[in-house]
Amino acid sequence: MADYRKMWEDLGMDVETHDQLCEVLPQAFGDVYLSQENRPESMDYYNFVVAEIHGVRPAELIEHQKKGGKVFGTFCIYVPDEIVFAADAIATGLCGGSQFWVPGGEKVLPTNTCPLIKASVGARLDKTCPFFRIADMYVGETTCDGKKKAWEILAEDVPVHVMDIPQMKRAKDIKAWAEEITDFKKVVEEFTGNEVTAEKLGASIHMINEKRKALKRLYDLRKNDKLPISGKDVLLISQIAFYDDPTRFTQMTHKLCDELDQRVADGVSVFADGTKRIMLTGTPLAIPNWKIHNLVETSGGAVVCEEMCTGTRYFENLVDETKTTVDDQIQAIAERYMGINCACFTPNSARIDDIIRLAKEYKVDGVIDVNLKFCSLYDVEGYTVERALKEAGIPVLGIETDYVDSDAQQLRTRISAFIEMLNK
Ligand code: BJ8
Repeated sequence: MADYRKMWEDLGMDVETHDQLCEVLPQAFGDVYLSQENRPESMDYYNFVVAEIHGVRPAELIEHQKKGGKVFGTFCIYVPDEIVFAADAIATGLCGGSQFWVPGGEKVLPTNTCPLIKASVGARLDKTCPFFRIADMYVGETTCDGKKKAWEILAEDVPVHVMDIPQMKRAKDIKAWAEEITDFKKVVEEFTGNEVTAEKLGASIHMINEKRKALKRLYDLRKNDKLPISGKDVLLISQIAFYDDPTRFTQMTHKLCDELDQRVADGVSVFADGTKRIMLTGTPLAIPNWKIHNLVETSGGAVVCEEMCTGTRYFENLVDETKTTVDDQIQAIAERYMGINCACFTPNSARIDDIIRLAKEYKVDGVIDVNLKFCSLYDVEGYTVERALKEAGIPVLGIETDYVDSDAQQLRTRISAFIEMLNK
């Protein structure tokens, strides 16, 4: 990474502690990613983004702030980026995916809190992530109990706006969600000093839809029998989608897809014929959480789809672009976002339908239901998920894990045995 020390110091970061993270990340990335054979050339862009993860994009965000722009940090795919970009602000994902930040979170949160929450709080309080320092306002949501309480702690340190997400999806809930988005628009307008007009909102809806379409194109390429790209690489791209410039990300992802189209035409695959096709479902995998993909793809399997927020939930369904008033556009945004099926809703049977549909579309041989430790929402829903898969005749393995590496060997044994069973 280039030298960004001065920038990090100016952001008030604990640069010495942050150095420890900078030392381990390249090694981990090299082991998991650069060791793969026959990677598409267009992955160079994403390699670069990761290599400069705490440098290039943070510098762009700071540049935006110097021109008077604001940056909003988000933690959930229900928060509509469209509103933020329509006010000439930038939205960036903030979920922490590294064990490095967990002890910092444990200083203020119970140990039995999900690692995603602990890492996110730790990254802020320990001052060891530039994105957490740069964001002018955090946008939380009322999804799970741990997050709801974490916002209160973070709000002592940084401005936080919390969006009240309904727990059900009846017509009155969707109406309430549209009202909540309208309130969010007002907060964003006041904070940025910029009005969200129908024209600007239309443009941002289009921009984010284009990003979704690029991701859908990438995912569709994984439906081929010969897989032109590894699951690990697609996971990395999904993770980068949360904080890269949306328009650039869309362009680079289409460039990659052009290369993958050629690979498909030439019958090129990064896996040997007959490699078992695995779908992952469950809690999100925030960067740099590559553990399960790495285990699957070094144990004789290929990950072909993720029914996750770092996966299909992020890009499936578009916002209707035909609306011409802000109210109608907000209604369209509310409807699209209420189509996301997170375990924080009850009932959540549409997620079960999604899982079965995706398993068929991606021709999977088996599904691994991955739960982050202490996420009771997905843990409890795992019962319904696994029962439905068994009823559909699709083999399933349920695992629980967190960000530490100490369970990797035990997980490898279980995942290898599962893939071996699929081979019989
Ligand atoms: S839409 S999955 S991003 S809430 S933080 S619920 S893992 S205990 S992240 Fe999520 Fe939005 Fe739903 Fe997706 Fe569980 Fe942890 Fe809570 Fe989590």
